[in-house]
Amino acid sequence: MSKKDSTTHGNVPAAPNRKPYKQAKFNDQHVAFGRGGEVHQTADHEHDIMTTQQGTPVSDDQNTLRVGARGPAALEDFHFREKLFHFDHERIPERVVHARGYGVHGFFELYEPLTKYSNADILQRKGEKTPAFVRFSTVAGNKGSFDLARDVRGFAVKLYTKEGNWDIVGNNIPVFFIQDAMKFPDLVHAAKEAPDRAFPQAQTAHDNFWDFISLMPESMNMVMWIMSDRAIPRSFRFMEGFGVHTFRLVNADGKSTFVKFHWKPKLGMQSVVWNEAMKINGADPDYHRRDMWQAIEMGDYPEWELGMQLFDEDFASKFDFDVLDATKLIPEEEVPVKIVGRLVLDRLVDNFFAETEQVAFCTQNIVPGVDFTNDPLLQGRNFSYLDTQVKRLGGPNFTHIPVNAPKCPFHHLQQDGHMAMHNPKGRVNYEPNSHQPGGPRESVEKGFHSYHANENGEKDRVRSESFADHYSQARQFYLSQTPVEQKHLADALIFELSKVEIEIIRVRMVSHLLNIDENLAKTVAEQLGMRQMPKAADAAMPTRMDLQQSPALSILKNGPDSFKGRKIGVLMSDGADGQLFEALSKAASQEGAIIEVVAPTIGGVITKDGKHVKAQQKIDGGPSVLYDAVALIVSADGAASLAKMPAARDFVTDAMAHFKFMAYTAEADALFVAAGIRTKLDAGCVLLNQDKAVNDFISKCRMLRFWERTP
Ligand code: HDD
Repeated sequence: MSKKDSTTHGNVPAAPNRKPYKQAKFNDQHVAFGRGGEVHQTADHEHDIMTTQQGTPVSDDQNTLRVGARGPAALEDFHFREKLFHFDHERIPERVVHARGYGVHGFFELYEPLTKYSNADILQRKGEKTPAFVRFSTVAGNKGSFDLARDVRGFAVKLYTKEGNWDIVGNNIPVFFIQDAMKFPDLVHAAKEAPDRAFPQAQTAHDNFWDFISLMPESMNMVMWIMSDRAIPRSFRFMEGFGVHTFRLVNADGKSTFVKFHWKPKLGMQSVVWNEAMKINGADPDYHRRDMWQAIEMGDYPEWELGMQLFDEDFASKFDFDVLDATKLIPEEEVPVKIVGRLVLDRLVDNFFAETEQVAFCTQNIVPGVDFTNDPLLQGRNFSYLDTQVKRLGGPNFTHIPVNAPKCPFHHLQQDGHMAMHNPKGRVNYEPNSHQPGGPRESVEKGFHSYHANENGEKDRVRSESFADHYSQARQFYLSQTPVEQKHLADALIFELSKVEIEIIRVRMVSHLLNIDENLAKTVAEQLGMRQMPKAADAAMPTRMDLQQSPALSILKNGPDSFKGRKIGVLMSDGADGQLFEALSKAASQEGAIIEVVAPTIGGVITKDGKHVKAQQKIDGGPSVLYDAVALIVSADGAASLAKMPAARDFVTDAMAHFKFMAYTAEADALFVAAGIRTKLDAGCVLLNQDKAVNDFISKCRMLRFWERTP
């Protein structure tokens, strides 16, 4: 019998030794080799024994059952079949938009009772905490795309209230591209990859998107927002959220108050610059989700305050724009944002697929005391979300999935459907009935009542004339920006339209810009190399030139004046000043900021006083785009050797180009010379030549970026 083939018909030997036959050690790991040298780890305890999905214990998870060590596999190998069968069915359809997202658990805490406006239970008791789940997302990119795309960010909040789940499915931008949900499939088709070539994805800098948008003047306000720095947020933690639509709050007397929802980040708003965003995507495509994960892991729980713009029918009728038009906002200066509570995210998911991938938000999930308005976009959304969840999650029972299940008692007579986890017991699955007096029945007192709006009119496919002004708020947004932000917005339009191949689309967009701001239009046209200016696009309504600027629309006018939650990249070398590093680390920690050490090797550095400082990044994988500010604590020899490394030169040139504050020791000179920035060191660069210099640096960092460096 050949050594290789131990089994032949007739004289079947005794069952070979079932245990792997040779113990082995991989440094810290005790393993065992099987006959073919494959590695086996075995269960130490009864409860560690692996089983199949059916619960059958597994003896060998390394080898398929076969006839002879080199023979055919046996069809009866149920363990192999089940394992591969399940693997083959792991994927579900990604979301048709917002495919790439990141979910986190937390809670909402009410600051003060809002009984005057709403009888929603969640809005009744000061200090009460309600469990919440939030999913942040990009819109256009596929599930595996990168985080720092220029894009809207989804800001979907699920509140597990005592009266059922309330989903505020918002974005980080308060307006939207379109007014009627009818156009949403077209908008998404235009924004996503072209169907004939399956690119470009996760970006709008292409012909299809701008062709559609240049034929949709209603999107011009949104165009200003997505070309602004709002679309490249530094972190989910540093961006606002908005419910977008006008909703209703309804109190116990049935009185309705219009409301717009706002999420205000406690750490203030901050964005990156576009060149930085592109490089971050290369260095760390998961930048936003890693940022969120690290913050919560460190116990630095992200927090927003819930704000409400509350107004009545009288204001709505007098306001310059229609409160049902999702392409318009109400300036905070006209209706102040009343802060009513806070949202804290303090628990990461246990499993990304189970929670973040399977969570199902629906705009129709509201609770008593909240109601919809006739915003045509919201009306369409209310259909779409429920519809899409059935497709994505395989049937009508997606509320049986824990992350979607209400956390309050629920009673109904709905039954069956794919993957039903709980069906009503007994014979009664209808109502009214006489068999089950205690079964689910309606309640006039506790049940949801729609607001008694008085609706009438002709049935027709028609858009309200009050929606027709497409440029005035776009202009208001642009003029409300600082010069730095206006330049970023113009640069973004130039970048995007430069990727558009068909010239007439570029011309069409400039003709729209002429209805927003002539200087903006001229700057964009000039930078696109257009030889002559087109005439302004015809407008359904002329642009209002009298709208007041709204400072609340600017990021830079509302800076946090704090460096809390931000990150400093410290480039170090052997021979660095260890005490200076300690002082900087202490000052950063007191500010609530994080320090990461970047070094020539991941092994870290030995300081001049002989201490080992661990590194978190090797210079090639730790570019300065990953940090909000940088510091160079190096020796002269260290600087000389870093000067020879392109990644080290890029580290400082990028930091300067991205307007970051930079601290440095005099010994860094050789690197600055090699990088060609020695003469460019400005007031945003702090020489660490004395104790107070460290605190000077940290206080400068509170401005987040040194915009004076802008050429
Ligand atoms: Fe939407 C997902 C937000 C317009 C239809 N939308 C989706 C998500 C967010 C938003 C945050 C991700 C939810 C999650 O994390 O799972 N969508 C918005 C906002 C809009 C908006 C703020 C405009 C004000 N959406 C919009 C319209 C429609 C949809 C007009 C359709 C009529 N949205 C969907 C959807 C998605 C979705 C196709 C895809 C995945 C999902 O629902 O769960 O139903």
